[in-house]
Amino acid sequence: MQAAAIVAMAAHAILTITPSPHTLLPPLSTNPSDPQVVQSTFPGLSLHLPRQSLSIAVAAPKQQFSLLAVSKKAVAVLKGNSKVEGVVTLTQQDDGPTTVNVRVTGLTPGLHGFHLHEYGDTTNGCMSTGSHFNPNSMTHGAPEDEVRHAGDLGNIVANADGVAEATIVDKQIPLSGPNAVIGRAFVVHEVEDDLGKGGHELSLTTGNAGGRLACGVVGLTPI
Ligand SMILES: [Cu+2]
Ligand SMILES: [Zn+2]
Repeated sequence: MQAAAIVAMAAHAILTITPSPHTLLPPLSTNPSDPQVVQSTFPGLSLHLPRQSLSIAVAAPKQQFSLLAVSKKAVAVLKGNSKVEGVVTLTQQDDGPTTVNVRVTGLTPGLHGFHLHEYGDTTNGCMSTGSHFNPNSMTHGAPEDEVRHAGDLGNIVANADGVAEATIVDKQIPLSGPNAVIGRAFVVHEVEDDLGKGGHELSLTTGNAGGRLACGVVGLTPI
C-alpha cells in the first residue's frame, strides 16, 4: 500500500471519531464561525474547543478530588518566669507532617528538652500545661522512636549565645483532626531530655528534663 494512502486513511479515521458528551479532548473543528466553538488566540496555534467540553473539563476534577492544597499554620509565643523566650511556628500541608520552626533565646548553652504538652492552660504558669501530649497512652521516648508521646520533640540545642534554632518535621502533631495540637502548649526545659533512656525514675514520663523555663499556647495564625 502506498504511504499516501495510509496517511489518508489515518486522517479519515481521526476525523470520523464521534465525540461523546464526556469527552475531555474536543474534536477539531474547521469552522471558526461555529457558535459552539471557542478559538484560541495563542499566536501560531489554532485550537478549537466546543464550549460544552470546556465546561466539563473544568467541573469534573472538583467532583473527583481536590486540586487545591490545604495549608494550615499556627504559632506559639514562649514566655516564662525567666529571661527565656521564643517563637514556634507550625505549618502543615494537607495531611502531611507538621514542620515546626523554633527559635528560643536566653538559654544556657547546650541541650534543652522541648515538648508539646497536653493543655494550653497557663493559669499557673507553665506548670498548668499538664504532661506531655500523649493521645496514644505511650511512655516517653525520642521523636524517632515507635514508642513515644506524640509531644516528644527531643531536645533543642542552644549555642554559646544562648540561642537555640531548630526545624523539626513530625507526623504526630497535626494542626487538625482528633489529635490536633491547636490549643496545647510548647514547653522548653531547664536541662536535657534523656529521651527515656536515662534510667532515672522520671525518664519514662518526662525524660527528666528538669524545670519548665518557658511555654506558649499554640494558636492559629494567617497563612
Ligand atoms: Cu516538657
Ligand atoms: Zn514525653
